[in-house]
Amino acid sequence: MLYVEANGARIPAIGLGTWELRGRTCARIVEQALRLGYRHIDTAQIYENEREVGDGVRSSRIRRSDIFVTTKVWTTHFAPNDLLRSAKESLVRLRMPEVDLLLLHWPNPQVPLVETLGALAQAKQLGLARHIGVSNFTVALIEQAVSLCHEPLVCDQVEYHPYLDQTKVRAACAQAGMALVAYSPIAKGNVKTDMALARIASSYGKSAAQVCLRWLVQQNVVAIPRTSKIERLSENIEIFDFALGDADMNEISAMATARGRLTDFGFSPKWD
Ligand code: 1BO
Repeated sequence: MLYVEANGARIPAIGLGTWELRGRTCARIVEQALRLGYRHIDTAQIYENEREVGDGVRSSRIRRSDIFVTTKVWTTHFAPNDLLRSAKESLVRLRMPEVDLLLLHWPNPQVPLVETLGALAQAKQLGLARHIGVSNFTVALIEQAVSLCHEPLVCDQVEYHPYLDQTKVRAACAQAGMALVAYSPIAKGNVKTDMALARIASSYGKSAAQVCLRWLVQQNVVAIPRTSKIERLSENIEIFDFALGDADMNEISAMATARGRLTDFGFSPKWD
């Protein structure tokens, strides 16, 4: 496993995303992923699966200290006292004394960022989280957050895959020493039917999904593919035995389009 170092955190470069995984399927996938070598699990309060993620971690029998667990605070809990209460409730559901990374899930302009970040930093100081960070933050928001937070932010978790250009966010993260964590790294499965990716993939004896994940990791990006299929778990982690050449890296980077974003809501910020 490769790791991405960011402001004191050491984040396994491939993690398991659990958005939309629920109940026993979620617990089983988490357990199986850990048995197959995953060491990074991503959940969130809003996913309503923290309990099952915790169950999966315990059933795997892998030492908790060897696993990097991320959760996120939902935007309705960004007032300082709410944030701390919400983080503690997440830990109760996970049945863990701390998480490795606690994120603000989306920006919320209704609550002053300085107050929310103050509470997030306090969560770290209280030992509820080893590291803190943000998600779905734009360049301007990253810059604001970095200047307002008195604890280092270790990542911005955003949608990133070959069809979505994240050059600006990537540069802002690098400038701040933060990692970019990519959700939907295989574009919700769309890459699997892409002829150009299939051509590149076949030249390495790999799948299109593996090539996408490798393309991300070679940019020092952390990727958290989600799957509910046990057989896909191995595929998504078997990307450390080959390297994409520069021409292939550039060809994949050129696949981005203006309509590449797959996750967008009425409450999203104005994207870069
Ligand atoms: C609403 C959840 C988006 C990805 O974490």
